[in-house]
Amino acid sequence: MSVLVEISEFVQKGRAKNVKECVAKALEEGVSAKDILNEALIAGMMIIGEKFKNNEVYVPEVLISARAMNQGVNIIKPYLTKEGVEPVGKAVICTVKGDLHDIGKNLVKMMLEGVGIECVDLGVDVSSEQVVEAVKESGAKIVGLSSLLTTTMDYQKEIIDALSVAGLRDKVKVMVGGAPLNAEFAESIGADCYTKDAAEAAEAALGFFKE
Ligand code: B12
Repeated sequence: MSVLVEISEFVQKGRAKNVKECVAKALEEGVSAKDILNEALIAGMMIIGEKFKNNEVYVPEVLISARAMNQGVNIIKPYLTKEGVEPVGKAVICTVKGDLHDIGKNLVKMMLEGVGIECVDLGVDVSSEQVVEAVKESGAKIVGLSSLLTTTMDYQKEIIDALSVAGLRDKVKVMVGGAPLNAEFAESIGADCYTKDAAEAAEAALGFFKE
């Protein structure tokens, strides 16, 4: 069994200690941190997601898997985020109101920080007022919004509208993401950008700062 499959299986079983050991082994074997993230840690979490959907596993198992995945992420973090990168600017990032999913949002934050973007992380269940306030206070040039529920994705538009009402819309680039979203949806709500994963989000964000 390849080490990536092994990691994915330990994530699914929620075995944090084994995940950590195997991630360290994979790094020693020269597997890239990006492959460990996408092909093992996130891949394992996706399988758990499918089982959750089919009622084969329940909330506690999902949380235990998420914890195991996060322990693996912590080990590869230094390899994904380059040391000593120049600060390029600020972003406000959050999971929107009504939504408590933060695994993807945290990965996006980690990758943004990795390319030198300072993140003001507002956490989960965040209102449009909180976002507007944070943009005013921080002077951030990027707003990153995450939604994992179909019932919360429309709230991203409310946040974009609130930024317009506050006179901030043309001062920030709004990036949106989360499993139920796509580029068409992003366009329909007036966002500037959608990306399917955290690595692409970091690239796109850097692009905005270079504009
Ligand atoms: C983990 C999880 C949970 C955990 C959350 C733990 C946590 N701290 O986040 C717990 C168990 C708490 C949970 C609860 C619930 N969940 Co849940 N959950 C999931 C699960 C299995 C995985 C999500 C995840 O973390 N994926 C891994 C990460 C890495 O992927 P990601 O979030 O998509 O992020 C990537 C990209 O989307 C992108 N990205 C993400 N955010 C952003 C932001 C920006 C700006 C950008 C550019 C990119 C970007 O980059 C990320 C990294 O590459 C999904 C299934 C799935 N396949 O998505 C269900 C899922 C999202 N949950 C679901 C449901 C229904 C619920 C509950 C309502 C269940 C219940 N009955 O209580 C509650 C809702 C709680 C709430 N109010 O939010 C449904 C949603 C269905 C729908 N159509 O809306 C899903 C799809 C499962 C299913 N198929 O039924 N859940």
